[in-house]
Amino acid sequence: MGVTRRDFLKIAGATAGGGIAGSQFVPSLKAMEKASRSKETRVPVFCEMCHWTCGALATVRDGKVVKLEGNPLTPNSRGKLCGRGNGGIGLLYDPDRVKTPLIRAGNRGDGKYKKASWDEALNYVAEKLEHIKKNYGPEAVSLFSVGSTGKHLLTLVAAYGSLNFAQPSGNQCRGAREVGYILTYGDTPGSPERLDLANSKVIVLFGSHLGENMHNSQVQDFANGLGKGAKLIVVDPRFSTAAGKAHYWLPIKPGTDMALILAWTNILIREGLYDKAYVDAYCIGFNELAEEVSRYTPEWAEKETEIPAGLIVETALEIGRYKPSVMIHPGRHSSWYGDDVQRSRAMAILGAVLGTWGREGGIYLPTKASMKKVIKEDYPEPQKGPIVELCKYPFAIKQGLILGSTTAIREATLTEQPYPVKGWIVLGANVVKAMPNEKETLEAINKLDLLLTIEIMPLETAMVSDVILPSASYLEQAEELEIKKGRSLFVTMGRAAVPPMYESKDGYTIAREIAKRIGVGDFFPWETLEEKNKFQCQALNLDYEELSEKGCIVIPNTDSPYITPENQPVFKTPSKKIELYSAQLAAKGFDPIPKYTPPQQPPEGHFRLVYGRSPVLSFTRTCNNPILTELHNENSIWVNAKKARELGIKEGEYVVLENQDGVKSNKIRAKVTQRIREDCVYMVHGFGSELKGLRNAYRKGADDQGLITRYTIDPISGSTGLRVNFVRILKEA
Ligand SMILES: Nc1nc2c(c(=O)[nH]1)N[C@H]1C(S)=C(S)[C@@H](COP(=O)(O)OP(=O)(O)OC[C@H]3O[C@@H](n4cnc5c(=O)[nH]c(N)nc54)[C@H](O)[C@@H]3O)O[C@H]1N2
Ligand SMILES: Nc1nc2c(c(=O)[nH]1)N[C@H]1C(S)=C(S)[C@@H](COP(=O)(O)OP(=O)(O)OC[C@H]3O[C@@H](n4cnc5c(=O)[nH]c(N)nc54)[C@H](O)[C@@H]3O)O[C@H]1N2
Ligand code: SF4
Ligand SMILES: [Mo]
Repeated sequence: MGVTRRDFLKIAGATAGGGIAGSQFVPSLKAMEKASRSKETRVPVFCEMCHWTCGALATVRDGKVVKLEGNPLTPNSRGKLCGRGNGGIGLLYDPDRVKTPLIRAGNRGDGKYKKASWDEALNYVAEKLEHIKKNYGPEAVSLFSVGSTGKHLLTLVAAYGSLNFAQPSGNQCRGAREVGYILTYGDTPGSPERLDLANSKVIVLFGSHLGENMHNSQVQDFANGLGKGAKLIVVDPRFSTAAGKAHYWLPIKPGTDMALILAWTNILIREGLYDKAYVDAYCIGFNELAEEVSRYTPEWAEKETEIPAGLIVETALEIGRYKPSVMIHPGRHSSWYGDDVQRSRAMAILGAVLGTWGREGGIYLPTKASMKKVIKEDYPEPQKGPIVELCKYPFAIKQGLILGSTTAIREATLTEQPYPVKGWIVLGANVVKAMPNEKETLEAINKLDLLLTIEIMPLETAMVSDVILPSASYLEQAEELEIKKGRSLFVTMGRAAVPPMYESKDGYTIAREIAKRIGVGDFFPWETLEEKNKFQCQALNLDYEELSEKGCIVIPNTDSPYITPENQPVFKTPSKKIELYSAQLAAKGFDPIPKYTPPQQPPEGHFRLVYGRSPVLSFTRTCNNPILTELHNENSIWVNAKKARELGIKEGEYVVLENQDGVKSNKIRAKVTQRIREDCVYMVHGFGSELKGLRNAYRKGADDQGLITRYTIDPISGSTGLRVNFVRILKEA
C-alpha cells in the first residue's frame, strides 16, 4: 500500500531494462488476437458511450467485437446496458473515424489537413509545448478532458507544470449543482448520484427527464421505485417520458422552478410537515429560512410558475406526508438560467427540511470502506496558481472534482487575464459544441499556439485543431484500475477487446509518448497501461488475473447506507451542519438563503429554446454512429399545437429557427404537440453538424448549440445558463 511512483521507479530500475520485465502478466496483443480468432471470448470493458462508464462485456469472435452487454458484477450497469451502450460497436467500426495523425495544412477551420506519421505529429506537439513553456510558462497550457482516458492526459499536463483542467461537464452541466450541494451539505450527491430511488415513496423531478436521460443504474432504480408504488411529481414545461408516468405533471413556466421550491418549503414549514427532529439535530439557519420563505405563498408562486395554488399546496402535502422517504432529485444538467447554484441550493434545502439526506428513499450515505491510492504523484508546483482559483467566480469548483471552469479558461484565453493561455489539449470533450456561443470559443482558439485534439471521430473541435491524434476507443484499449465509491466500494478495470483500428493508439501510450518528448517520461514508467494496472493490483493486494477476467471486484458495505445511531453523517461545511443559511455565501456578498428572481421572458413572437436528450444518443459523440443514427437520425422541434395552428405550421413540416441575434438554424421538422407549453420549444441536443466528413450526421436535423449565442453566467460558480435564448419559427426558405 502507498507505494509511490518513485518507489516503482526504484523497483523497476532494479529489473532488467528499467521497465517492468513483466509482460508475463499481460497477454500480448498478438496472443489476444490469436486467441480471439480461434474462439469466442468475452472481455470486460468500460462503456464510454456516456459519462456513466458502466462495466460492460464485449464478445469477440474472429477478431471482431460482435456483441456488447452489461457486466453483471458492476454496480452501475448490473448486467444491463442502455441503447447507446449496445450501439458502441457502431463507434468502433465507424468508417468516418480519424485514422491517422493529422497536422493542419490550411487556415484554421477550412478542414485542410495533411497525414503525418506518429513521430512527426508527436514531435510537432512536443516542440509547440516546449515553445509555450519557454515563452509563457507551463501554466499557459490547459487541458479539457473527460473520461477514463483523460486521466493519462491529466498526468501529462500536471507533470508538464500546469493545473489548468476543465470539463464541459462542469460549468455546462453539473457544476452548479455540485457547488449548491457542497455549500449546503459539504458534499455532492456524487456521480453516479447516490439516489435511493428504488426505495423512495415520493419522487420529485425538476426537469431531470429520466427515461430520455438514460443513466443506466439510475433509470433502473427509478423504474424499481415506480414499480413499488412511489408517487411521481414531474415539474417540466414539457410532457416528458417521465411525465407520462407521473401522478402529478406540473407544466411549470420555464425558469421559475425556484418559486415553486421556495413555496413548497414555506408550506411544509407552515404546516409543520418538515422533519423537526432532523432539522434540530443536523441543520443550522432554520429560523432565518422560515422567515425568508414565509413571503413565498402558494398564491404568489401561482403567478410566477403558472401552476395553480391549489395544486402547489396539494403536492406539498403529498411530499410532507411521505417524508423523509422523498427524493428531491438533485438533477444533473443544472446550467439552466444563470442562477443555478441558488436553485440547486433551494433544492438541497427542501431536501434537508424533509430530512432526506442519509435516509431511506433519499440520498444514501456512501460506504465508509476505502482503499488508499497507490500512486501519489509528485507533480511540480506551478508558479502561477490555477485559473480556477484566480477567476472571478469565488465558488468555482477547484481541482478536487476535476470539473474546473471551462468558462474561466475560455475567458482567460480571450483576455490573457490572469495570464495568457496558449495551448489547449482536448480529449473526450467537444468543447466547440459543448460551450455556449461558439464564436467566442473559436475566437479563443484563434489565440492559441497549439490546439491538440486526441479523438476517435473528426468532430467540430478536432476540425479546428492544429494536430489531431487518432485515439483508440474503449473497445481497443485497456482502462486504468479505478476505485469507486457508492453504496459499496468497487474496483474496476478494463481490457482491450480488439487491437486499435487503423493507426490509432491507446490514450496511455499517446500521453507517454508526448511525455517522453518533453522530458517528463518519468511519470510514465510503465511501458503499457496493463503493466501499470498490474503494479497497482500488486500494491493493493488484488489478483490481477481475477480482475482482468471479471472487470470488477465489489467490496460489500457492512454499514447501513442510512443514518443510524452508530452511523452518523459527516457534513464538511464550516459549521459541520447542513447550512440552510450559508455564511460562506453571505461573506462573498451573495444571498445566504436563496431568493427568487424572475427570468427574462421571450419577446413577442418568440419562444424560449429548451433542449434535452434522446434515449439512444449522447451529445455530439454519437451523431455519426451508424447503428444509433438508424434508431434516431434527425431531431425535431416540439411546438405547442395551438401556437402551430396560429403560425400555420403542420406536423412534420420543415421549418427554420431564428434566434434573438438573427442566427438561423438548419431546417428541422416540426413536431406539433399538446405535450409542451405555449411559451417554449424543445429539441434534442447533438444534431445538425456542418461537417461533411461525418457522412451520417451532416446536416441531419438542427443544432441547439448554434442557436445558443447568449448565455448568463452564474456569478457564484461560473456555470453558464443555456436556456436564455429565444427563437422565432420561420417557414423553410
Ligand atoms: N440518453 C442519454 N442520456 C443521458 C445523456 C445523453 O446524452 N443521452 N447525458 C447525460 C448527462 S451528462 C446529463 S447532464 C443528463 C441531462 O439530463 P437531465 O439532467 O435530465 O437534464 P435536465 O436539463 O434536467 O432535463 C431536461 C428536461 O428539462 C425540461 N426543462 C426545460 N426547461 C425547464 C425549466 O425551466 N424547468 C424545469 N423544471 N424543466 C425544464 C425539458 O423540457 C426536459 O424535459 O442526461 C444524462 N443522460
Ligand atoms: N447546447 C447544449 N450544450 C450542452 C448540452 C446541451 O444539452 N445543449 N449539454 C451539456 C452537458 S450536460 C454536458 S455533460 C456537456 C457534454 O459535452 P462533451 O463532454 O464535450 O460531450 P460530447 O459532445 O459527447 O463530446 C465528446 C467528444 O469526445 C470524443 N470522445 C468520446 N469518447 C472518447 C474517448 O474514449 N476517447 C477519445 N479520445 N475521445 C472520445 C467524442 O468523439 C466527442 O468529440 O455538454 C454540455 N453542453
Ligand atoms: S448509461 Fe448507457 S451509454 Fe452510459 S455508460 Fe452506461 S451503458 Fe454506456
Ligand atoms: Mo451532463
